[in-house]
Amino acid sequence: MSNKVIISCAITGAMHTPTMSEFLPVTPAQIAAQSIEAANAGAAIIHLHARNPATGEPTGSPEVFAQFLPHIHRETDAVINLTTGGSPTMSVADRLAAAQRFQPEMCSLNMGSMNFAIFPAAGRIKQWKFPWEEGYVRNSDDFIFRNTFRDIAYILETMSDAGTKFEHECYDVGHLYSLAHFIERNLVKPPFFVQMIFGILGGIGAELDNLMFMKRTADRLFGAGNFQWSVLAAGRHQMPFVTQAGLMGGNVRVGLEDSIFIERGKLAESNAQQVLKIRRILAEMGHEPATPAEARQILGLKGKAHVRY
Ligand code: KMH
Ligand code: ZN
Repeated sequence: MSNKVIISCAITGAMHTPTMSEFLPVTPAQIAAQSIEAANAGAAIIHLHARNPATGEPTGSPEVFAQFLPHIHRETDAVINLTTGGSPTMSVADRLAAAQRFQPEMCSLNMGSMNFAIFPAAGRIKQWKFPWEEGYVRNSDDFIFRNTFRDIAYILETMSDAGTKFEHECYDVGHLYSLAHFIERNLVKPPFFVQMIFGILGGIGAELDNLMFMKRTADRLFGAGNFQWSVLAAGRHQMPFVTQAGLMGGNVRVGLEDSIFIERGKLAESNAQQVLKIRRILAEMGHEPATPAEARQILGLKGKAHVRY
């Protein structure tokens, strides 16, 4: 079995807000710099969201993505994976605008509607840097992260002409069955890439039993060895879960999108710091990071020359 592990790094996301960590990249310059640093640290795939440069508020605006995509594209060979999840407050059309415009090699695809809550974090913050943050965080107790079957089919069909491959985001076991449904409809073709997500409030909990359960269910639904899979976990669960994925021969995703920490109670000072940490852990198991070229080969990607940024 290949000892290569695809390390994805999710640079900024839409879950954490600037007050939660001074190290969270929000401006195009910060997003570009941290993406390049993470790629140089060993991340083969860079997963990207955009934020309003002045306030750090999540945005789906292609004009903001355009301020950092070309820079990252020029400076690294990493695969760029754009979000179609945006934030739970965006419409599906807004979420898709950048991926549609730039036709990246990869984009995310969220495999089901769900509650996606971050409001408990509000209790730990006394003073907010920006006016939008507190409402965004507290109102997440009333957010529905919309991903209907029709939304998913729309995204699959819209992006399939672009030759874009998907990181299928599965936050619970039911999402694996939804993916199986789209495979049956021939809207998802192998080799497909399943991102198993643990510890999001509204998704499956970050417990080892659940990782085994998700993997066993995916093997049963898709056929062991017929798909590429990766693991990410939120917050303090990040490193234990990606370590476990490494032990199981899976791929891994780190990044400040999913956790602002490097260890219990200590803020990560960059995305690259998390990439280097999981790289060290994987090295102890005899694993090496897949290069971007190896990741393209493993995932059947269209190549850097076929993107529009
Ligand atoms: N925030 C992660 C848990 C997306 O961007 O579409 C999953 C994610 C979804 O990255
Ligand atoms: Zn994301």
